[in-house]
Order: sequence, then C-alpha cells, then structure tokens
Amino acid sequence: MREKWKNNFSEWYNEIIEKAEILDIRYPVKGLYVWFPYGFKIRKHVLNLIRNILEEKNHKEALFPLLIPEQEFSKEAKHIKGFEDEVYWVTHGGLEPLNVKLALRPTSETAIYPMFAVWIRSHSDMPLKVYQIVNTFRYETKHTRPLIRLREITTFKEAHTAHASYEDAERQVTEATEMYKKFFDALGVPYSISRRPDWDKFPGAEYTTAFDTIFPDSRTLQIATVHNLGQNFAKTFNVQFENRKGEQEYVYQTCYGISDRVIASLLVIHGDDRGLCLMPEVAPIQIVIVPIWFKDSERDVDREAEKLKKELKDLRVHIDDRDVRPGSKYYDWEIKGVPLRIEIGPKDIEQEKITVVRRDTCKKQQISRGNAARKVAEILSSISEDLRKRAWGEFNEHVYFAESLGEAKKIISEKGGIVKVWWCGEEACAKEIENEATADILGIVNESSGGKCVRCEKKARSMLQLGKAY
Ligand code: PR8
Repeated sequence: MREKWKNNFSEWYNEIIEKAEILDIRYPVKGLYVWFPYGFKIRKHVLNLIRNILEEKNHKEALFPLLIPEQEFSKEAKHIKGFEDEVYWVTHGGLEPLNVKLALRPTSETAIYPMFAVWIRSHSDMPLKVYQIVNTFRYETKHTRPLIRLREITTFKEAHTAHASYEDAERQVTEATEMYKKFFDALGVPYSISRRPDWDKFPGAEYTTAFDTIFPDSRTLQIATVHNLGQNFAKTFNVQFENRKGEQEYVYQTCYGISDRVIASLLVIHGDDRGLCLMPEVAPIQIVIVPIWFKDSERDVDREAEKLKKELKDLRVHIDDRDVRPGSKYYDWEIKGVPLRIEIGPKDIEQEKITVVRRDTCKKQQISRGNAARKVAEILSSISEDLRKRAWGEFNEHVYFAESLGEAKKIISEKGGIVKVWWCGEEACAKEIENEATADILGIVNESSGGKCVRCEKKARSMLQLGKAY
C-alpha cells in the first residue's frame, strides 16, 4: 500500500524518519539532526559501499580540517561568490576576536588544494585521487528538511583529483560518473544524468554533471554532482607540476560529491505505507527471526531459532525475543524495513519448515527447513532485484517529453517528474522556459535528432530537463 507515501509524502517522511529511528529531529538548531543508532548503521553500510567503489578505482581516503582560513577560502573569486551566503564563520577563540576569520567548510576545495600545491611536484605524482567523508556546513535559507536540505551535512563524501592533462581529467569525469551509477544501482536508486547549465554550475567549475532522482510527490532531488574544474582552482592555488617536457604547468582537476540525500533517496524510494523497505545490501538487519511461542514449546522454538541463526552466519540476522506479542514485533520490523522475516513455531518445527515473509510484497510462504540457507539467500537477492526494477519502472513512468511549452507546464503542474523539451541553447530562452513552465532546469542532455526550441522555434541543439526540484 502506497497511499500516504504518494499522496501525503511530507507527513509520511517526517513520521518514518522518527518512527524507524533514523534521525531525531528534536535537536535545537535548525537544519541539524541527530542520527539514531539504527539510522547510523544504515549510513555505515551505505558508506561501505561507496568506499569500496572508490578504493577499487584507486582513490585514497584522507582527512582535511574543518576550518578554512578566510584568505584561502576567498582566493577563488567565483567559488567565494557562489558560497558567500552559505558560510558559517568562526570569529572568536574564547573571548578573543581571531586575527583571521575561519570558515566552517561548506565543501573542501579551498582546504585541500593548498595542500595539493605542496604535494604535487611532477607528472609522476598524478593522477592524484583522494576522498574524505566528513560533515560540511551550509547556511541554507530554503526550507530545511532531514537528510534532504541540511545545514550540517553529516555525510559529505567528496572526492578530489588532479591530473597531468585535460584529457585525463575528462576520463576522470567519466570514471566518477560510472562509479556513481554503480553505487546508485546497488542501492536501487534510479537517476537521470544531465549537464547543469553554465549559469548554474558549481562555483569555480568548467562544467557540472548532475544526477537527479524523482520522489513520490513527483518532485526531483539532485543526489550527486561531478565537476570538471579545469585549471581554475590550480591557477588560484598555484598547483603546478613539471610536465614531460620539463616545463611547469597547472594541474587539471575534478571533484565529485554525494551527501545524506543518498540515504534519504534509499529510504524514500523503496518505502510504503507500512514504513521502510530496505535494500538487503544496506539493511542493518537483513533477517529478523520471530519465535512463535506456545505453552511448553518455548525452549524448542528458541533452540531452533538459534540454530537457524548460526546457519545464516553470513547474513545479518536478529532474533527478536522480546516479551511482546508477535504482531507488535511484525509491526516494528516492518516500520524499520527489515527485508525478510522468519517465523518459527512448534508447527513449523514439526513439519520441518519455516515461514518467511518478504517485506517488499508482504507475502508469506513456507520453505523447507533443510535448504533454508540457500533459499533465504535467493529470496534476499530477488528482493533486491525486484525493488530495483520497481523503482526504475516508477521513475521511467515519470519522465516525459513535451512538444510545447504549454504542454511542459501542464505536465509539471499535473504530474511532476522530469519533463524534456527541445532547446536552442540560448540562456534567455532557457530562463523563459523555466519561468513559464514554473519549473527548475535540472540540466541539459544532448540528443542527436533535433526538433525546434519550444520557446523561439529555432533549431534545437539539445534538450532541457525540467522538474520541480527540492
Ligand atoms: C560540491 N565539492 O560541493 P555540490 N543538504 C544535503 N545535501 C546537499 C546540500 C544540503 N544542504 N547541499 C548540497 N547537497 C563539490 C563536489 C566537493 C564535492 C548535496 O558539490 O555543491 C547534493 O546532492 O554540488 C549535491 O549534489 C552534493 O551534495 C554535492 O554538492
């Protein structure tokens, strides 16, 4: 059932974040929240996934300071311009005013690149690929929301790379895009990839590529960005290397990031009216065993539950032996999105069977006790597969093409999702389209067979993707 999830999404979201014990939203600073242990475990599994993907591609984890001195932060003119409204400043040490104001990082280019200038000497030091997973601070003025629009982004995974040629940096952009695709595919989070318009790219970048997903209320959420920084930051921070000809040259850079929004997407996209439905890959508990006790059978049932848990040692299994009715245990674990529930009662033992209930379909089936381990692993992988398929199916149903501006506006207001329209490439037309369709431009996609710009009717060079963005 996905009535509330779809039609009253905000309420569903706020309730689930709390009831499933993801975040405590009662912390007394706007835009800052507390991770509950259960939510924190989901976060840990999500981070393991991205860490593995990055490390496979030779990224090294590092850690840079949270505070950035004003003179470094302000060096790159476009960067500071883009972030000036969003920066928190530390101005005092105790009662003493500081000589140099310190920025709480909103992102870490200006903390990392002065160090790149020290680390990089020659072309043989590159490619240099580092990442860190840290909290960053942005003084967001739009409506803040747990995991979606934070003032303290607690899970900012940022990667920064330096290269000896523009071509190599371009290759890195492709590698980063492929890594993020793999990551989102593992989580079953569907996405559309497009290039941000020039006037709305990451401050200081040559160009920005964005991943967007669609939420149940048909609004879109940007869940990742990949930036080609060219030599802009290298020139500002004097990051040079000796090239093969023995000359000094500025490095070519890229950076790419994801945030808590990834976790929001994962929770939201697979959820339903009963609660979360976690992908087995990141579920803190993949299987919950609920013993069904009857008079005199308690010990046998408990023994059987323990035995089964041991057999499933490669999975994350929890036996819920709380002294409450089975029904209320089912309810709790459904909210928390445990992918599979196993019920064991005296009848099951007698028949050498176990009863399993999938969280995604809520279907109950009995399977034979003999090959439980193999069968359960199969069911978990089919849950992943089915969740992924369902999510992509729903996503694709919400991607539209509009022939005219009027049609785009109608789709945006009635259906939401992502709407593609032909565009001539002129900024003025794009802004008119955005205004008239009352939508945001998510990005630009190149399509080979061009139609006519929906605004000026000149030959279109590409397509704009529109949506109502969070
Ligand atoms: C960079 N520098 O910073 P980006 N709350 C939650 N998530 C957010 C918020 C917020 N207030 N603001 C942005 N995000 C580059 C790349 C290092 C890494 C998420 O890029 O400013 C968005 O999903 O585009 C965004 O795509 C991602 O952080 C990276 O932020």
